[in-house]
Amino acid sequence: MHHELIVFLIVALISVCAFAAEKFEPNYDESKIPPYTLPDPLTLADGKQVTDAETWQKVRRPQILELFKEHVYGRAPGRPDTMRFVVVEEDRHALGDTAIRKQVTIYFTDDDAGPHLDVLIYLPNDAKGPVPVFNTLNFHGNQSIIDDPAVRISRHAAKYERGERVRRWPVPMILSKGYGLVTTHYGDIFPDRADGRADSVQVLFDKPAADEPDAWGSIATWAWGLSRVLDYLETDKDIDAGRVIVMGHSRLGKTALWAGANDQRFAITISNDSGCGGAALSRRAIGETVARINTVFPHWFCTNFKKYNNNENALPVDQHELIALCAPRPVYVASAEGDTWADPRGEFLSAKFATPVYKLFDLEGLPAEHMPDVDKPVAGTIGYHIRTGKHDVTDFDWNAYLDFADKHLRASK
Ligand code: GTR
Repeated sequence: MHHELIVFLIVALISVCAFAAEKFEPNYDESKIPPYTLPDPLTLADGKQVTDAETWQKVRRPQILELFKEHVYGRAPGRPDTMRFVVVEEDRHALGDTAIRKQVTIYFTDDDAGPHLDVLIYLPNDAKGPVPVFNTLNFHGNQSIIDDPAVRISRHAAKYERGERVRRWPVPMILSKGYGLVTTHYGDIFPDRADGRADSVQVLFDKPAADEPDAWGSIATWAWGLSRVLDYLETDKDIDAGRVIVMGHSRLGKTALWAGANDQRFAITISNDSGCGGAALSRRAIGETVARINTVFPHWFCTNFKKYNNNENALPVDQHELIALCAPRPVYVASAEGDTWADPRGEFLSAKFATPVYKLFDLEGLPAEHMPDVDKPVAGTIGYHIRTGKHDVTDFDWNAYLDFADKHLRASK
């Protein structure tokens, strides 16, 4: 083919793609939501109803979990037998003698050069016994969450400054309430790019093969990483592994929900502004949609999820069932008024429609029929708030999470 013609075709292709990407006009009008019926978590395939907690746990929960693996997030492998933990650094008088700081590396094989997770831990240093902790992932590296020169720079986030995200990580407030903070850079698990797999922990496993339509996407991989961090926490005598709260923001809020849904060792699950593919109902298709998220972030979910682009009603699950998978363990869903892209109302409705599953356990679920006023958290076994402001994590959010954790874990210093 003639050289100019090839150049012309390439330019034409790029323009068509750019046009297609630009063309997405999010709907924000409730009256334009297509009609939908949510799948009922309590109806079995044969039409019978689940009416007791035991049938939920033994029969229905595994079925719904399986549907999410196959159609949404993808299947992940288990814990590698060769995993090992190295405490690289420990200071029991850190942060002006208010904290214990530990830096732990999780290796998956005996090869130090292979994929590994660098975990940063702060615990109150005046606790009487093992403490409850928040297990989190961060976007900008461990060094970004606090201005502490002893923190090792996360290797996939070296460009970010020390302490640049301190606003989102109120470590002194968390410690003063008797909780610890555990955080790992998400890029240690799966660098957040469409071609991130080659630099991810996925290279450790032959199965699932990457081309399988239900192989783990990056969200399932990040969630798997949170469970491997929990494996370490179970070995740390300063930490109460029975009171580990998994928490995340935005794409990492989707990740926290999937981690908490899968791994019943997590005592509480917290979703901060998680939106589409997180707490928001997919069928509402308001703000970010399944088609949009699968186009812009093709590596986040499994390939099967793309079948539901502009076809949400065909999904065998919806996101209220993701919250229900956590039952009877407490879940908190937070929205922000300015975060319409994440569909605050859809996040609220998921929490509300998970409630019938909690009722099987004689728990109240979400104690609200209608969306609460802005900045007025409601908390039963499911908690919810919508705060003023934009897509972010603020002290208001953290205060609500600490109150919710106190309510359910009765942390004592
Ligand atoms: C957006 C994406 C959201 C949310 C957010 C984030 O671009 O559309 O689903 O995950 O990124 O993670 O910051």
